[in-house]
Amino acid sequence: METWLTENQTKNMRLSLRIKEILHHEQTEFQELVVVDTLEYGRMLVLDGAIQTTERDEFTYHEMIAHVPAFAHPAPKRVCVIGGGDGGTVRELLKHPSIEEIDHVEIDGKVIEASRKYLPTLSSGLDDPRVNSLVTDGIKHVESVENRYDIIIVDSSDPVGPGVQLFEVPFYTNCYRALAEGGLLVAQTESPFSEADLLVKAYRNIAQVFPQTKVYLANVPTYPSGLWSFTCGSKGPDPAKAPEKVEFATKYYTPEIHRAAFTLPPFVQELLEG
Ligand code: SPD
Repeated sequence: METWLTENQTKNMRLSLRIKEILHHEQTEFQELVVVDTLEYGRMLVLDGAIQTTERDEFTYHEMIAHVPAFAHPAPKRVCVIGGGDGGTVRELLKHPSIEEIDHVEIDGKVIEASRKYLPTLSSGLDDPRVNSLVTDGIKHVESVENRYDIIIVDSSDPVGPGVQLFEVPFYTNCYRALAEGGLLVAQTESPFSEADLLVKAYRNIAQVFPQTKVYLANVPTYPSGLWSFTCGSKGPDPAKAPEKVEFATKYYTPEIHRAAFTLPPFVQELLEG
């Protein structure tokens, strides 16, 4: 008998993956947490029915959410990652020698535990001495910090329930205050196809707070529509500024892709301007 896991990606669209095995299933204090082994995309983390990451395509998302701000900033030292309990974003940030400290703020410690156990290729960096693991609410964390980080990355799940606040002006205002001079905020901002309203809302809210705001795109095959957006608010550096070359191995990110990712198709540009 075949077993399939289906994500309702929109009201009218579903994505199903055939699974070999359910590795983990629990209701945490915050959400339903599932890890399955799929035939097509390897192991996959699913929270409240929404695919968060898979072993096969995670590199596109994690490289683009991490390396774009880390290379746009001239010499980042202190970084805060909000969410990202699987560890993929932290793993990529650790490739930057200038980064001395990463505050990894994840509200649900069970996501970290499950990722350590079932997704070691993503979570491998979580024990690095440069990483401070804070199992707490990222929204409250940025309220309590001032002038500290060179980069804040919001590697959140979709904005439902308390996560809605991660797309609101008060949160972005606190991020602005928590960033040092010349700091950058990057947030995952959903799909311009299936969640265009959320992208537009995040873009406009970030633009209310930061002097410079830019959107960039990447392909994440298992996310709704496969085309994903990130929005960057900057206190100074141009987020589209890419390095001459990259000294470590990547599978998606290159300086050329960094620059090109900010060239938006007209339909996305129109959404943002509309
Ligand atoms: N629709 C799912 C969006 C999830 C974005 N964040 C995933 C976390 C991966 N580190």
